[in-house]
Amino acid sequence: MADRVFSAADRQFMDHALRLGRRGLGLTWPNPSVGCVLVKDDVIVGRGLTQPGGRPHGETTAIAHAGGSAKGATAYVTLEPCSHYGKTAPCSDALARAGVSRVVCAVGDPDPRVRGRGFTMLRAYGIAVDVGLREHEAALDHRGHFSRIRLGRPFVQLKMAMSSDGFVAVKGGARTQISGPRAHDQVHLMRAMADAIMVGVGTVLSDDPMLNCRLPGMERRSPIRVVIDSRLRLPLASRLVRTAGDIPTWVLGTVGAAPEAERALRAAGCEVMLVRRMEDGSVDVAAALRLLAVRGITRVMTEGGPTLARTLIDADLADEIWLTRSPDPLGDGVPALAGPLPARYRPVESRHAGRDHVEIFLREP
Ligand code: AOF
Ligand code: ZN
Repeated sequence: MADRVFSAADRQFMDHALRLGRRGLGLTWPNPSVGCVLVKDDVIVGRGLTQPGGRPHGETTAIAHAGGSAKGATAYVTLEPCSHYGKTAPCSDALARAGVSRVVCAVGDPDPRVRGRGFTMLRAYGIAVDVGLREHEAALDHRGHFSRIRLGRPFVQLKMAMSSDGFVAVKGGARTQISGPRAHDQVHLMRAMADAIMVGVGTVLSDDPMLNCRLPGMERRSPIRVVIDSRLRLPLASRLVRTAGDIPTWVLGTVGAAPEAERALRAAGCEVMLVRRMEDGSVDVAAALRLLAVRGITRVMTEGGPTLARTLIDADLADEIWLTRSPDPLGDGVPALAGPLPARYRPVESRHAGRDHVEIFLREP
């Protein structure tokens, strides 16, 4: 079916729209990052992607870019154009008003306000609509949005760096540099494409990390920093708290655990949110992720230590796992993972990053 409807040119322009859309990952939450390319007579007359904060949408941005040239054009869009009245009129209306004659779309939008109505609306306007080009790729790019809408939690990416013999740090918890500069850059790119980065307070106590994106020119793409901290032990002198005025820092504790620390952290510029306590006193991470989704977070990455990693894996809340292994052994230390990954994780990619080796695993749906 897909091969009959779509030409080689269609594929090229959709790939371009996908690349555009990817640029906005990490910036557009609570909305998905949608790429849109307007093409007339094989020439690109307009391009757009969802703007930071989620509005304007990709299609209206591309239409504004094209001006009058959008009339009679084909729109390549990475997600079903919306059909609902939010702060602005629906993109389906905007495409019709601009005179677009055909819409090629990668994948439907599961948002209950849209869910097929965008396509119905476009067809009612007499626009030709072809759906399903690069559907798999688009679904991967929109994983955050799909997870938030369908599961009520963000897409969760877990990253761990370990020595060749499987340790994350030396015993005693001192900060240990495991991976090299190439792997480090890759992690900072992942940070830029995440809406939030989450760690357990143990990682803060031992490493005092910044958790920002330090790639040159991309500092403004730092994600929201989230600390899972049941008893609110996050030190006021930590780098996270000291920079909370510049980069939003959310501390997720348990209800009623430490009212004084709560006040102090708030006064220092952190946002403190309280969730249910598990029987052992720890934060209910499933509830924590639901809370992040309610706040609009669609993509979370976590670099937070073996305890949080184990909790997420055991609760079946880690969607993608990146294991970076250095060629050097530590001999002894804190083990990365107690035991192997569960069988539901399928290796999907294996690559080199300088001297390190990166393996990516995806959870079976
Ligand atoms: C599009 N193009 O670029 C994006 C879309 O709150 P609103 O009114 O901005 O609507 C948000 C919803 O719109 C979001 O949940 C998703 O379904 C869709 N996002 N749609 O046509 C876009 N970002
Ligand atoms: Zn829209």
